[in-house]
Amino acid sequence: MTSLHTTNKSTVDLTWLEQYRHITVIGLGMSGVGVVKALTDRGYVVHVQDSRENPAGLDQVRARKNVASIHLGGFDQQGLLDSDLLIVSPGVSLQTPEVQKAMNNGVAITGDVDIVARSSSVPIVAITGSNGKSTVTQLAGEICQAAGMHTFIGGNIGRSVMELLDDKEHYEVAVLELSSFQLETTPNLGAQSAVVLNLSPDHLDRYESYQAYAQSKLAIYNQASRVIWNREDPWLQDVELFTTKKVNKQTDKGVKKAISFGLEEPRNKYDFGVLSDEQGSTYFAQGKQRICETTITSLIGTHNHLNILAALAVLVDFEIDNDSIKKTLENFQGLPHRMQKVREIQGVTWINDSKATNVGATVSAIIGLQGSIVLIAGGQGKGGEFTELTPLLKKYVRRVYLLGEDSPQMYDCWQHVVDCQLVNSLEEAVSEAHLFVEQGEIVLLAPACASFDMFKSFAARGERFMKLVEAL
Ligand code: UMA
Ligand code: ADP
Repeated sequence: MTSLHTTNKSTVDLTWLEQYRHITVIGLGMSGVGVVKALTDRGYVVHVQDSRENPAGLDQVRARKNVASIHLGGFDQQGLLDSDLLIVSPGVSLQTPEVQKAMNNGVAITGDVDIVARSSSVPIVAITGSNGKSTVTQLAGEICQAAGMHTFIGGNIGRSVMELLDDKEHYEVAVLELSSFQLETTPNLGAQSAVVLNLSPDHLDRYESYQAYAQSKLAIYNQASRVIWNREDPWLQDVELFTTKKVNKQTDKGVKKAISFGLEEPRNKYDFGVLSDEQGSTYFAQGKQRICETTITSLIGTHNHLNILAALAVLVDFEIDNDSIKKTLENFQGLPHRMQKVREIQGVTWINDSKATNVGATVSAIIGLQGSIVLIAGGQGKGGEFTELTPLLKKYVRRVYLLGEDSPQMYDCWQHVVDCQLVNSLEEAVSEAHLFVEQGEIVLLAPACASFDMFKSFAARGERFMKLVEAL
C-alpha cells in the first residue's frame, strides 16, 4: 500500500467561529451536548433550543458557564432569527419550518461534523452508506489501532465527533461513520478518504425522495483526496464519473484515483476484490495482490466480505502492514445485533440481526445466509418497498412471523409468496418459530423496520430476542 505520512502533530483551531456573535445549538442529545461542551469550554457563548420539554443531556448543559439561554418545548423563531449561526443536530430536520425561515433570512447553518472538518487537522476516513457503516467504521478503526496509530472512532456510530477536538489527544487519524443527516450540514468535508458503501431506500420519512436521500450521502466525497466506491451497487455506478468531475472542480490539491471495491475480481491493480485460486481458495485482494484468505473472518454473510474490502480500500493510503490487517480480521467478531449468532438448538441456528432496520439490510441478511430460513420481521417501516424482498422470500424463506405497526402492510405484500403469520409480540414469534422450525434451518430476526413502535431501540429489540432464545 502507498504511504500517508501522519507524523505531524494534529492541531485544533476553532477561531473561525469568532466571526459569529450569536450562536444557537438546535437539538441536545449526544450531538448537541458534544457541541455545547466543546464550544463553551473554549469560551464561546451559545444559546440552546430543543423542541422537547426534557431532552437527553439537559442536565449536562444546564449548569455550564457560557450557556446564555436554554429554550425548551418548541423552537423560538425570534431566537433563531437573531442568531448568525445555527448548529443543527442530525436529529432535527433542516425542513423544520423555524429552521427554514432562519435559513431563508440568511442565518448560517452548520453541524458537528462540519465544525470538526473546519477545525481539526486530523486526516479523516469518512464512511457512509445505507447499511454496513458501523461495521466498516469499527473494523477500519481497529485496523488503524492495530497498526499503532492513535485513532479516533466516532460519529453516527454513537460517539460525538466533537470529542475529536480534544487537543490533548493529538489523534493521527479519525475514522468517522457519517449519516445522511450529518452530511446535509457538511458541504466541504475534505476527507483524506471517503466511501459510500451502498445505497438503498432509508429515512424516507425525512426526505422528499430517494434521490434527495442519495444526493445527501454523495456529499461525503466533497473535496476528498481519495474516493472509494462500490462498483457492484447499481445506484453507485456513476460515482467514478461524478466524483472525479466534482472533486476536480472543487479542489486544487489534485484528486487521486477513485478506487472501487466489490466481490468480483479487481478490474485493475488499484481496485479491491476477491481472487480465487485453482484449489478453490478465495482471497481478499488489491489488484493481483492477495491480502489474506477470506476464511480468516468469522463474520456471517457475503455482505461482510464487502464490508472488509471497503475497510481495506478506505485505508489504502495509510501505511498498514499485512500482519495488522490479518490480526484484526481474525479477531473482529462484528458488532452486536448485526448477524449475531445467538445459539444453536437441536441443529437450528438462531441469528439476531435486529439492526436490519431497512429493507436493504434484510435483503443482504437473507442473501448472505442462503439457507432455509424462518424469518421474524416487522416494526415501523421506513418508507422502503417491502416488495423488494418477495423474490428472496420465495426462494429462501419457509415462513415469516410478522409483528408491529407495519405488519398488516407486510402481510398483504408477502402472503401470496410465502407463509406469513401475524403475531402480537416477539415472545410469540420466538415460541412459534421454535415449534415450527426444522433441523438444519435458521431462525433469523431481520425486521426490515425500525423498532420504535415496540422497543426503545434496535438494541433493546435484539437484547429481548437473545434473552428469549437463551431461555428456550
Ligand atoms: N430534537 C428536537 N426537535 C426535533 C427533533 C429532535 O428538538 O424535531 C432534539 C431532540 O429532543 C434531541 C436532539 O434533537 O435532544 C436529537 O437527539 P437524537 O437522539 O435524535 O440525536 P443524538 O443523541 O444527538 O444522536 C445523534 C445521532 N442521531 C440521529 O442522527 C437521529 C446518533 O445516531 C449518533 O450516534 C449521535 O448523534 C453521535 O454522533 C443514531 C441514529 O439513529 C445512532 N442515526 C440514524 C441512523 O443510523 O439511522 C441516522
Ligand atoms: P449501519 O451503521 O449502516 O446501520 P451496520 O453495520 O450497523 O450498518 O449494519 C446494519 C444492518 O445492515 C445489519 O442488519 C447488517 O447485517 C446489515 N449490513 C451490514 N453490512 C451490510 C452491507 N454491506 N450491505 C447490506 N447490509 C449490510
